[in-house]
Amino acid sequence: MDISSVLQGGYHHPLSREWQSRRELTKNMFMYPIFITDEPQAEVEIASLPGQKRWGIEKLDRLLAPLVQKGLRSVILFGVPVNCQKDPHGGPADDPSGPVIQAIHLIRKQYPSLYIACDVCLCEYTSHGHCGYLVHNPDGSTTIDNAASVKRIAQVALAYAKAGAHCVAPSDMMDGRVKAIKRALIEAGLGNRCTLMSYSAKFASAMYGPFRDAAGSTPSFGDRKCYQLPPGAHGLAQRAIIRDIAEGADIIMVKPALPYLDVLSQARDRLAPSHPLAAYQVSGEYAMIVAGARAGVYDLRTMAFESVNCIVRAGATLILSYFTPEFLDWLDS
Ligand code: PB1
Repeated sequence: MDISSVLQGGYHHPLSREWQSRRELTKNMFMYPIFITDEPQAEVEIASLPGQKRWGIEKLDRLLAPLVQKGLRSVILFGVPVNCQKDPHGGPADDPSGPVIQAIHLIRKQYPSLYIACDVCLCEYTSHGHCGYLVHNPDGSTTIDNAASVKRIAQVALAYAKAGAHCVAPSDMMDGRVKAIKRALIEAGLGNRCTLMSYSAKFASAMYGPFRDAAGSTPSFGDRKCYQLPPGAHGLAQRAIIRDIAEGADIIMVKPALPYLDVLSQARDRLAPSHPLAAYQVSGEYAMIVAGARAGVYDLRTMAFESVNCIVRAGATLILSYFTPEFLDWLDS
């Protein structure tokens, strides 16, 4: 056999196999998405997201204390108000007594080491369930009012930053919202303290269903194809990443993760080589992996590792994943 044909010697021993990964999976790479509702005592299972719950503010300790103990470093908060009066403009989104702002205060006080990111969007708070303001056109069509949406999104992001969030993450996909948020942070003297993580390459994926169940954020009509990227889009993803960097994004996200690893690796290699890259393993990806394990297709832990190792290999610096609690255990064993 020709010498250059022999590879197996390089990874025969478990330790030499570890050396084959360019970067190792660590706990600080995981950001845990959590759903905060406005019923203080709530601890409600989410059927379509096995193992995940909607948490009331008074139950947050029950969720966070053991996870912080195990090494949880960051969370991203999603407000899921069930008692508020939703309106066409997402009025409750920045309610000072709302679940997100209340959770920021509590976490800053109780878990000072925990990094708090806040998703910024209107869909959980609008009566129509879209991520921005709608305009009803003379021809009978209904479209997004981008300018008004951007103004509102920046307002909500600033409210979270003022409440103490370390990071604001606009998932709305409105054009120009990154610039508007960055300007608002700078004018408020928070531009040098609050991270802006942009969902830059966010696709109109079929894999958001369980999240929408959890957050009650399914659009009441139509879909999000006019403001989330077409799944086949390549150039648009590049342009969105380049645009958001120019508008001041500090972290660039690709979402969902698995079906878009090509975009992630292109962001790492070419488009955003000097930015931390986030990848969001979305609810549908998580539910799919759990369902496959329950169906006996594979071992859950093995598949979960395989699903995040490819995200790291493609260039992610941080991974938003509902498997975060499990990885805090798995990475210890
Ligand atoms: O886990 C997930 O599926 C995330 C869903 C995501 C949250 N940022 C959104 C996708 C959607 O419902 O269109 C919410 C949009 N603001």
